[in-house]
Amino acid sequence: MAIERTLSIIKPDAVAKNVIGEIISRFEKAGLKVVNARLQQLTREEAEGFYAVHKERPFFNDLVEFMISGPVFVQVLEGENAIAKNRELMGATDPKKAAPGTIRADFAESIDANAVHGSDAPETAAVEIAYFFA
Ligand code: IDP
Repeated sequence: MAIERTLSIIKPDAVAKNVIGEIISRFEKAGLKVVNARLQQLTREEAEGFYAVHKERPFFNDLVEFMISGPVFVQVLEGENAIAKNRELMGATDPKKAAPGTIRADFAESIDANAVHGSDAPETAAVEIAYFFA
């Protein structure tokens, strides 16, 4: 299996809840290594740029407002199959549909305040890692 890198963001709701450590612990227990990380307050421009792919979606403005509502913890995770493994640990976008024991099932409030972001494919992982850790 390939060693991959993926971008993970612990979103403002989870940072505010004081569960950064609990979330990182899940990654580490699953064999993912934190190889770069930073707590950061995103600017509106940075949040809009990061989610540019969703610019035409009805929830875009709310998503940007949420992402700048407090600091986020951005990190690069490395390990075997890191992209899919991270997505599996995160659970479905809507916490109501997320499998029990996943990060979103345990820590997310709603589909917009859903605790974590994770790259969804090798191409997006490369772009997203470069966006924050050039
Ligand atoms: P993902 O984060 O699970 O990859 P995406 O479909 O890429 O999900 O959506 C990006 C983010 O946009 C989600 O994590 C969530 O915060 C927000 N979002 C997605 N769909 C909705 C929606 O229907 N209403 C409100 N926010 C949404």
